Amino acid sequence: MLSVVASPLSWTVVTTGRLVLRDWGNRMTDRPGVSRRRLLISGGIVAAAPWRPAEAADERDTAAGQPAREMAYTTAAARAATADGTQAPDEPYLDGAEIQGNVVPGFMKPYLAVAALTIGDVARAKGWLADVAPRVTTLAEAMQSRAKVRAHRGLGPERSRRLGTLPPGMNDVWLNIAMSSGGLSKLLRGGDHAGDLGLFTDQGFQRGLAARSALLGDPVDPSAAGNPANWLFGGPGREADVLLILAADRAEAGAGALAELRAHAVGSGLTVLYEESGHKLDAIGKEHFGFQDGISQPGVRGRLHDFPGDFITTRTIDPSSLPDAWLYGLPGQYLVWPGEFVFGYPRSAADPLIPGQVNLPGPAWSRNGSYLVFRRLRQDVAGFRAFLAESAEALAGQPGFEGVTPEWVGARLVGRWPSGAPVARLPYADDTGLGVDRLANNHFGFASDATEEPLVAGLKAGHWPDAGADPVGLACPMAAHIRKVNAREAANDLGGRRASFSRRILRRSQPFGPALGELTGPDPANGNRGLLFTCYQASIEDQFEFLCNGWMGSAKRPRSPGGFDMVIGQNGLPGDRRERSCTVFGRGAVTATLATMHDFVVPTGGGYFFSPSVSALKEVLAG
Ligand code: N7H
Repeated sequence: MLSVVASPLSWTVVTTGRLVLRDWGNRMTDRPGVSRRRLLISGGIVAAAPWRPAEAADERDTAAGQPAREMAYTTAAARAATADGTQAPDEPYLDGAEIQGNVVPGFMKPYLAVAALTIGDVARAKGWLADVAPRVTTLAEAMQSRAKVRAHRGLGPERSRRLGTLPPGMNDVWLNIAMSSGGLSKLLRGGDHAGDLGLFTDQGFQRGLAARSALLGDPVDPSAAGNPANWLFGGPGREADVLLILAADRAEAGAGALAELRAHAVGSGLTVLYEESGHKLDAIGKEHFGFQDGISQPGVRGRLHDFPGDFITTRTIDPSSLPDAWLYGLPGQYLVWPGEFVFGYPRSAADPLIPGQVNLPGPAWSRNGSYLVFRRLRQDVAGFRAFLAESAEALAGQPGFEGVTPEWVGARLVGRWPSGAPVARLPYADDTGLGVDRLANNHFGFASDATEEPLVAGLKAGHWPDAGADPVGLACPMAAHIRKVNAREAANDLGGRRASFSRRILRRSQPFGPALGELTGPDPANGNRGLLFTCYQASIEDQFEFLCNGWMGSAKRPRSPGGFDMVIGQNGLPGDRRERSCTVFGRGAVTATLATMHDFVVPTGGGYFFSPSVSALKEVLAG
């Protein structure tokens, strides 16, 4: 065993043995079907007919943890049996006019701003909400625009030519609104739904982010920057009631709309606690540490309307050639039942092609809503770069690690190269072509080999090496960020593939602050740059919080030997015991351990919110 200590960021290198294991994922068989449903065409927007329970579910039972009745959602009315008699899964319709567009499909615009508000006079705040609710961008509206962008940029290697460009004339300005439990409490008080806040079963949401901060691993020392006492907003006594999310194709249009919204809110007695805008740092969508972000998202099962093949998540694998096709959207992108993210829809069940129980962990009007986690995460880019450089220098002298670079270390800590290319497919060097090829950049598993898949007509991925099974983490370490937060199909402490469905989140983040550029040494902005981290889910406790404290902040889970998520994970302990370490493999399966006391990501604000349906905003919460 070899141990080395380097300052200022302490780390050690430990060599041990070699391992090679192989594991196989399950295989499922199914075939596509065709569904029919009447469409509503209003105001030039094609939208699905509003969601209606086939049979009213007993929401009180559901909120109390009892199962909702079967079929309390609408699915395709008919499916055509295919030649061999098998059928596509019968997927639910998502209510395009009710679900806010940043939940599904996600705004994903170059400009994003957030504003955290507190309510003064409740009656005036309700009036303000009644004014702004009609401006909320819905799933149906966002889908239309996203489809145009996708058609313009393509999915495969051709994307590299169109990255960062927009279809001609595109100039959307989009708005979404969410409320904390404190905000809901104010808006519901004294009305017809006064007792409904208690029906939200999620304890994380009820108690709020500041109260749960220690559980997430944030520093408990009140003098530490990441302690809630020092947050810009969201700490004790500075919790937001309302969060506005505004996205735009062009920054000027976004900033103008934000100013107008702010003036209107302030004029209605609301106070702005915090406001910040973020923007894409480059055409590829890199975050401040220099890695492409936003690549791997769970595919949400479901339809908006029933044009054959028209799904919320684009299907790209040819089901006539590959029986597994109905498990995926893009290659490697598992489809997850919508009840994992949106209230009132079926969750996942043991068989990924069969809908589970309807998930409605709140009052009846919470249907089509979703929990929103917002965290302002400051990133110490200079500190992260220094750690990569020092680690690489020390490792490079060790057998099995000859020639490793800071970029190599970073790729092991994240699981992807800066371009987004997964180390599972390219273990030794980056290639931007793979990084931007959406038909290939997420096509890998950890337990089984992932070979080229037959794509539907008209789609073509680039030619890249296949990803081999990597059950031990020889290429993508167990502690790599992407492996800590998504076990994919590999065995883990929760069992097999199931965790890939019930622990997923819909990420909608955007960087804030200027890029550090090529600068080395101390950061002149003192780290005032980072990520406006935003994610949606149906349970804050079981999804976001679980990922933070169950996996990223655990040295042993989801699978050992691994270590902590070195990029984001915190270990929750005070003082010197905050050290985090992880294992990486060199050539010949030689291992080394990297360790640091340093938090590269520091929380500086945030909150837990609920993003209601459009009708709940207008009819339950507004005046
Ligand atoms: Fe993470 N990073 O730059 O290192 N993240 N993340 N994240 N993250 C991902 O697939 C990053 C954070 C997830 O399915 C990539 O988009 C940074 C939190 C999940 O393969 C990169 C911060 C949480 C995935 C980063 C940050 C997550 C993911 C790879 C904070 C949840 C998908 C590109 C400043 C609690 C994994 C991609 C999958 C991917 C980075 C925060 C979760 C590069 C800098 C707080 C689920």
